[in-house]
Amino acid sequence: MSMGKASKYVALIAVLVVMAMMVTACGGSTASTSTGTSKTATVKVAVGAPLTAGAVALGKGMERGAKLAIADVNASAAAKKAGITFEVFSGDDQGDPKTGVNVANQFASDSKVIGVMGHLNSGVSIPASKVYNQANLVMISPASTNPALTQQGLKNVFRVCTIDSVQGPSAADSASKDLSKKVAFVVDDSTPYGVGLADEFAKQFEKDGGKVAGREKTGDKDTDFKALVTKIGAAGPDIVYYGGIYNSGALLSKQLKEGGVKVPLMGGDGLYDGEYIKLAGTAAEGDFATSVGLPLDLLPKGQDFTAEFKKAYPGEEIAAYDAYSYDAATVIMNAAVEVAGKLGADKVSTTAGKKAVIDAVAKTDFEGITGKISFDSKGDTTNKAITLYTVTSGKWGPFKK
Ligand code: ABU
Repeated sequence: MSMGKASKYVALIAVLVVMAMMVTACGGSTASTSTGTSKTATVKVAVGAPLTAGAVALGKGMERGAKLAIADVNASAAAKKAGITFEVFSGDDQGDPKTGVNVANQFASDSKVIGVMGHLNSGVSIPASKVYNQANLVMISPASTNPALTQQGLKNVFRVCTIDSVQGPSAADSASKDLSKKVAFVVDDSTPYGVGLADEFAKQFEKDGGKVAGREKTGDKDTDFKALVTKIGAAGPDIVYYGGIYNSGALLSKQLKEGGVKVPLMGGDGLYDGEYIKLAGTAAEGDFATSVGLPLDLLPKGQDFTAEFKKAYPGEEIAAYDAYSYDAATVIMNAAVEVAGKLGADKVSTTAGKKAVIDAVAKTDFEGITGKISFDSKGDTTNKAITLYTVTSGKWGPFKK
């Protein structure tokens, strides 16, 4: 090598060393991938949920579950090896479709967001899912049970809860076979969730030989049901089925009993929260709600989750969707860790990276807190379990015949 060439070579090495030092000074470092090394990266898992209006008790549980999952994945050897760190980006959709789409657009325009854990309300998840589809963002709902969400043919959309065409018929079978109910009055709150669930219940209840003595609609923010109570009383049902969320459902239960209609109110997972009992008071005694999956204490990882939850959130109660949200967030992050290992952590938030996250989520097959998690070709969970709960002495517990 001539002296001229040698000095150019030394200069090149010096430039590379300075560049490497600059990267380190800017916070960059390297992590191993299947193709060599890459920069580390911090990316965001978005959480879309009702945090200040609507079903806040369930929405706050979604945020709690996601935060626990993020802490656990960040501490894992796999995430450290791949050089990827996750942080939460919460968006308050207030259970409202328009607000939900605004939140979805905020998530989609943040270049660090690599996936969305949400939303709660089917009426929010359905329009928001189209925004995420355009942005190549994976979306996993822990709680939206209306079948239409995954019937749109969007390959980025998944859910870890089962659907209302499973939940509604299961409730109807329980009402007619386990509770020997013969005459139902069916009410819905006019949301996609409430209407779909109530329809599914009514269809199966009649198939089981029961009679639907009346069918009425309310609004999801209604608080005064006195006229409806009179109508229900006149129809003489032995059970009232309500498709809707706990806020209004609890008031309906209370006003039914105050109006002399002393029959149980039954509903779906939207009722299954301690807030229902707080709002309905003693009227809630003997009411019923189905919810997705099995009770946590019957699941292999349920007790560990409960112990971790109690440590992280002393004095708080686990709501219906904390564990489902933990699982949904974990599925997104597991996929991102896998993509980081293949492409490099700094590539996960690129379009190619986000598309690879969607593909990896579709192949999920692992044992979560809520049971085995895998998806069918539409993005629905393969876990179809439903449990019937009832209120006894001021507490929800599994119904035992
Ligand atoms: N599945 C209960 C949450 C409400 C909804 O699906 O709209």
